[in-house]
Amino acid sequence: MESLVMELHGIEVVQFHNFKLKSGISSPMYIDLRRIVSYPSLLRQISQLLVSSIPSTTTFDLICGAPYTALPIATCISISNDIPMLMRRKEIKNYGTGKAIEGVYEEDQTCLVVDDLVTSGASVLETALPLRAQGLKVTDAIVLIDREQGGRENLADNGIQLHSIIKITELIDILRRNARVSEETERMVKLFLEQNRRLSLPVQPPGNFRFTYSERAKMLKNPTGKKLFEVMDAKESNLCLAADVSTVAELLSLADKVGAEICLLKTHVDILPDFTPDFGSQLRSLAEKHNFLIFEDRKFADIGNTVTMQYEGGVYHILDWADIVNAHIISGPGIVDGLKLKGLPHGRGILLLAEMSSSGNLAKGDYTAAAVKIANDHSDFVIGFISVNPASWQWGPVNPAFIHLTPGVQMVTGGDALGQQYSTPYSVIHDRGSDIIIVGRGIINAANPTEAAREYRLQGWNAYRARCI
Ligand code: S5P
Repeated sequence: MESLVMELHGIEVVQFHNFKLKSGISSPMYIDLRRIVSYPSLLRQISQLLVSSIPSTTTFDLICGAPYTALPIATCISISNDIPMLMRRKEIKNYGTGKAIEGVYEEDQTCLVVDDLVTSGASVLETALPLRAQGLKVTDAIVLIDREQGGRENLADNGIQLHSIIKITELIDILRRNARVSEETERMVKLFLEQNRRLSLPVQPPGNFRFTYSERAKMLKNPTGKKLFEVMDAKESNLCLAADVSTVAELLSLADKVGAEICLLKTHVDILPDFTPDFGSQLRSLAEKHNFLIFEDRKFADIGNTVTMQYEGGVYHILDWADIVNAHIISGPGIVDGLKLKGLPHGRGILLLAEMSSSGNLAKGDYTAAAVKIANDHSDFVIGFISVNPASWQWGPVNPAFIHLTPGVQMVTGGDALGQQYSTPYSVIHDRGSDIIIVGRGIINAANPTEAAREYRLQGWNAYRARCI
């Protein structure tokens, strides 16, 4: 170890001056492991050390180096130990395959992340999250240097155990022992570490945020889900209108006026007193004219057998005209089986209510987790969720193959007299990781609904653009 540290110092991988770090903090020490590509024997030595530091209890199928510095290290480990490697793209292309992860893998395989050094843990996580988004398991990371500034704890909070070869304080001690740094420098560095001991992870959107809607269109199995993402991309709209008006005539007229601004129109068909059997075909022709999809907010909640009849039959024949319906999971996964039986042969999709916008609702914690589990088990038919704050979901990153729709959206926060709670388009899309804003009264009650819809569309779209950067 001692000789390795001396060698790293000798080739100026470790330097002691004042440096401004990416975070803006001024550091008395800088470590630049990119230089090791110029020293093949050192690269080999580091790779071997990393491999030998992996505890025998840690099993994995693949390795992935965090771009860019760890790429040559991971490659070296891969070829000398015959472990298949994956590569994460830093920039995802909008053309070609548009993949975030390159290489061959299967869902549920375990991937070990390799990095050169850890400060806050952000770089390891930036690689781990897209791997997890592809269904891979990431439980461990190996690094050469742990700067002891919160990375270990931050990664543990995200379910990743960090293994490091050398801690920064050990490195300084070695250099000091060998008279490579002065007492003053040692004191400065240790003071700096003391003052910056637990750096928090930069607030950054998790999981699916970086993928574009068109990339995610390719990840969905269900044709309606795919189409929804494609329409969103083509129309630059992540706005769903909740068309809660009092008559069919009003609804059709509103749909025609705002059709160009929306990707989805949501109905509550059972509130329309003048419903006639041709409602579905009339609405579908407007959907075709303006290129939006139709979502009947039926909130099915019964047992599988009953919902098949409610979906297909009755007065409304929802299956005939609604691209998307939604369901509570209170009755268990049988409700999805029932709806799927009817819906899937028509290429329809459903959304599960994983969270709700109204105050005091019971859809949280384990209930939300159960909705995610059911969705994963039926990803051919379930296209996503009604959710409120998917970024806060605790059980791993949000799967980019599901669409999140959030109701309770207005330009200003607040609520109504009956428990509805409102958030702004920016907070819903940018901060909370949802994909589509559902807006009802914010548009319907506006003096000019078409202009209001346009404004909501622009706000929703700009929030999406801001999070993709
Ligand atoms: O949790 C929910 C789920 C839904 S689908 N909270 C909701 O408000 N909704 C629906 O979204 C609700 O039925 C209504 O159609 C729309 C919100 O309308 P707004 O007028 O409050 O924007």
